[in-house]
Amino acid sequence: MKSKLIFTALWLPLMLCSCNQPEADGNLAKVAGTLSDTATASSAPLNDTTLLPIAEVTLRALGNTLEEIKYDQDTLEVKAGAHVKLTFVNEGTDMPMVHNVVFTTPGNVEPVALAAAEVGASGNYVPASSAVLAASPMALPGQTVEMEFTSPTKKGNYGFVCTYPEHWNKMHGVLVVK
Ligand SMILES: [Cu+2]
Repeated sequence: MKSKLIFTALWLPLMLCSCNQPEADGNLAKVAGTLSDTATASSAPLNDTTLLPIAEVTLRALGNTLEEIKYDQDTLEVKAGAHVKLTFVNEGTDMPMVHNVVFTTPGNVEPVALAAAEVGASGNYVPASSAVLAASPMALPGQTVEMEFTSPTKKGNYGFVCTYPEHWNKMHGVLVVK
């Protein structure tokens, strides 16, 4: 698996280069050679999910009081650079059990949550910050919302958190990017 990833990583820039500048090179033989190499290389990844892995994830919000509320998982795992399709189910039944899922850069769950409270309802509780990677819509009690985003290309432990006021301390977790 690892060698496959390295192979893809090495070939991608070469393929892009050969597409962008075939004529600027001026060396026809060299261009022809590059093109045929590219054709060989690009035929391989057709069924190769490492090129654009898709991660389908379901996360649930549980509980009906500020003491009870939590996500059903405290860790989510996805591959680096994956197309993530997240289904977020709010199983709460009472207001104000309004929840979202905001993904953050490593170590920024608390600052993002506190900034979100300042932004308030008019800003959908999502601060304009480079620490925010992606944010779901707010899910009202009983609602299911969906979101799609590309996971970071850099491996590491990222955060996710509900930014509805006073929920973050009970509702946060780690997005492990592998
Ligand atoms: Cu919440």
